[in-house]
Amino acid sequence: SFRFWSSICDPYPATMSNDKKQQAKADTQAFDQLFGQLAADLTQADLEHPEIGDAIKRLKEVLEYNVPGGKRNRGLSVIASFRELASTSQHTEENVTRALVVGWCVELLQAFFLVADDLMDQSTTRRGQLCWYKKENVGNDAVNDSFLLEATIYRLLKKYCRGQPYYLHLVELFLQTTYQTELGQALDLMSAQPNKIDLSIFTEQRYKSIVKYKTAFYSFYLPVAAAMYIAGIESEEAHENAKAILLEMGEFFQIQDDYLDCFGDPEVTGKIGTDIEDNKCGWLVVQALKKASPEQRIILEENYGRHDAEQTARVKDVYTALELERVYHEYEDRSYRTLTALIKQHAGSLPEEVFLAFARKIYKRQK
Ligand code: GPP
Ligand code: MG
Ligand code: MG
Ligand code: MG
Repeated sequence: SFRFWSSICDPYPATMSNDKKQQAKADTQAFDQLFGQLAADLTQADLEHPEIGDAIKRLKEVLEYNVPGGKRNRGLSVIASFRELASTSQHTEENVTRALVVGWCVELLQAFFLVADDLMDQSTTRRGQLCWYKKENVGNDAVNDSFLLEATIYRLLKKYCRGQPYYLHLVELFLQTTYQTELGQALDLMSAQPNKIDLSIFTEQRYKSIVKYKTAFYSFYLPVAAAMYIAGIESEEAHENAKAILLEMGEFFQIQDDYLDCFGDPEVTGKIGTDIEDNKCGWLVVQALKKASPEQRIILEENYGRHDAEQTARVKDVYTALELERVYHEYEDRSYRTLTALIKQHAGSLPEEVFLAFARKIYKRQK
């Protein structure tokens, strides 16, 4: 099993040809380099504008603080998937650039969500720095900054993809995905009201709905679906097949996120967890409620969702007593097997590598 895990953890595994490794490295470099160009596209012309110049300067700051600096898994998977899906004749410089730009659009969508999410979750740090709304003189103005980030997606799509046969598909995909994510966030927030602590609503079913909508669509289906459209793959069947696999991956990814919220190292994850304090319907509390004795359940009821360090520690003690770390690692192994079976079942006409590459990046992650 060591070989099995190490092979899926290495982003450039032994089974990957040298050409592909070189390609992935070059794409990552091109992707990172492109950000400066896009930030300039979005701001340069209007920085000195007599009316909106000051707002554009603000946008520039918002972009630079909130968009780079993440793992870039979502953004990079657009170009990686495009390389797998498109025929060699489609690999023109223009198409590759468009796939890289759309990758940054996914990262911009993520930045839009995270700026708003940190305000809603009252978090402190993100990607190893202070959350944007926590910065001096930002506060609730971060709401508008998140809207600005959203608007940049459509400005870039227009600039780079207007006139392409898939332009409308991409615009609709980003809009639809935003709506789905906002529904998920609504479910997440309404299951976590600070004045209504009722652990009986934390069911596995509720949990699955929350994470499918708030995370899986935008983090997993969106980047691959975008690459499919750029490569000219429009068939509903192909998209439904990809979705079946990618939503499953997304559920696992959010379970990891919830696990890391409590058991991850903030030095590595770059963020300090808030799920217990925020009364969130997270994976750990759902598992804890399944295993807890009546006494342990009372401890959870009396201490969950309180903004108090000692009470939060009591909840963590119950998680430890219930061996949730072990439960998580067992789940992780099972989930990987379920996923590989699902890939075999649903990949259909799509190359399995599109999904396997994504899976390699997330299983056994520490951040
Ligand atoms: C992750 O939840 C979900 C999102 C970031 C989507 C937010 C959606 C909006 C419409 C704003 P999380 O709060 O567990 O993420 P993290 O742990 O990174 O704060
Ligand atoms: Mg959050
Ligand atoms: Mg949240
Ligand atoms: Mg989280």
